[in-house]
Amino acid sequence: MKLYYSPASPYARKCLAIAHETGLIERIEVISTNPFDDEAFRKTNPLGKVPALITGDGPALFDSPVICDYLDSLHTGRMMVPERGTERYRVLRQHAIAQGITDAALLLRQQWMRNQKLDTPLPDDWWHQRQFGTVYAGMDQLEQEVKQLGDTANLGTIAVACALEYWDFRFADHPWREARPKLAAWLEAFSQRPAMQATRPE
Ligand SMILES: N[C@@H](CCC(=O)N[C@@H](CS)C(=O)NCC(=O)O)C(=O)O
Repeated sequence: MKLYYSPASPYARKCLAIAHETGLIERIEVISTNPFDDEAFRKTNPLGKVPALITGDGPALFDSPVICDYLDSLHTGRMMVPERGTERYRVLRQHAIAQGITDAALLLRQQWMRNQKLDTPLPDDWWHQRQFGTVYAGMDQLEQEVKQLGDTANLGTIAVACALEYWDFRFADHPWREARPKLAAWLEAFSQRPAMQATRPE
């Protein structure tokens, strides 16, 4: 399999961490691409976004939840999304919160890139406040539910850790830990996992 990724992408990192946790990483060749500067990549993913996975069996898969679902179908170990019941929806809900934080952070990042080109600072307007509000409200919710995260690696916990560390990576000047000490402690412990260490962007 070939995974198109960019080292800083939290969505791609989530797929790679899942591949590490499920023992599939050896079967994946990673191909680094800058989606913002690679029109040819649209032949693989017409949406121009990483990650995208070439499985060798049909067209490329894209959107990180689809890739993670595919990877989960390939191994015989513990499922990264429990098959049914309360556990399943707890994990999927955690993933949804993480994906929402990540989506808002990416919107802010892309707006920052645009403003860099225009040589203007990030404005403090309604739209920007809305995205920051989404990130912080998502983190607040996770702080309240931190006991439910637990110490098991699954799609939810991996996505949460990737979202929080992406925020650290790109928005270090907007710290979040002081107001959310339980979530900070959870991340400190979870980020020691080899799968998280092996995929951390530099
Ligand atoms: N919903 C997608 C989001 C993927 C995404 O937005 N990836 C970013 C990199 S972190 C990207 O490739 N952006 C390029 C673009 O938006 O044109 C997923 O979960 O995989």
